Amino acid sequence: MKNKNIIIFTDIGDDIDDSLALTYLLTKTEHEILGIVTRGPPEEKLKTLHELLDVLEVNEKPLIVSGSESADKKIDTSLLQPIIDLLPSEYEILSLGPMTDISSFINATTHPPTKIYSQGTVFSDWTPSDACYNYKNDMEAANHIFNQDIPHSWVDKDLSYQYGISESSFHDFSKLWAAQHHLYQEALYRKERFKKMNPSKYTEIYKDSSILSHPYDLLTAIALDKDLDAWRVNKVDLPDELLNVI
Ligand SMILES: [Ca+2]
Repeated sequence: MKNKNIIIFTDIGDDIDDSLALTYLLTKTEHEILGIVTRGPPEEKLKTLHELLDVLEVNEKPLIVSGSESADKKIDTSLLQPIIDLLPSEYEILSLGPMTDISSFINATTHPPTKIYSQGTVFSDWTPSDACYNYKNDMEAANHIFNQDIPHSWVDKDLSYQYGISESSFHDFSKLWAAQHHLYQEALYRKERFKKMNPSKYTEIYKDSSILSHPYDLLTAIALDKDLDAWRVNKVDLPDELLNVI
């Protein structure tokens, strides 16, 4: 399969999922990562990202840009220019967080991506659902992106619920485990919080108590790697692909 040029928009640092997705792309694929745009408090996000890249021994780091802090604190688009200046004829966007910065990016360049991969639920009329955090966090940005004439594949939340990452799976990413143990602690905390907030849904999606989290972002990265269209991401069984990773 052809190696791709990718720009990644991530809210790394809140959930271990983004780190898993980046680890997968950087260690299991040969794609060219042109740039990574972080979302949220700059210091904390950049620290987590650089820590991950160091642990994975990424010698030539991609361009890294600190993006918006929230939906109403948009990025100064001149910060995206170094990535825009690098754009090859074909590139794809991987969205692992809220879509504010992708919307700004698309406005800032005359050269749109050949495809976008994101995580969420999309209705048959091509509108994003506000039931998904990454869309809901900035619906204006999500709607803007879905209104563009850009091919788009998404990984539905319900698909992610079919797969669980267990504690032992985290151990398999041993380097990541050692370096970002705080994200493992966060996964534990989120699981417990979910249990208190929504006990019936908790029982449904954490059927097996060894499951620690659900790999939304990792699945989205796999979808990009494998060139899966939305219908395939949602309907073809991904277990083999996933089992090869975790
Ligand atoms: Ca994320």
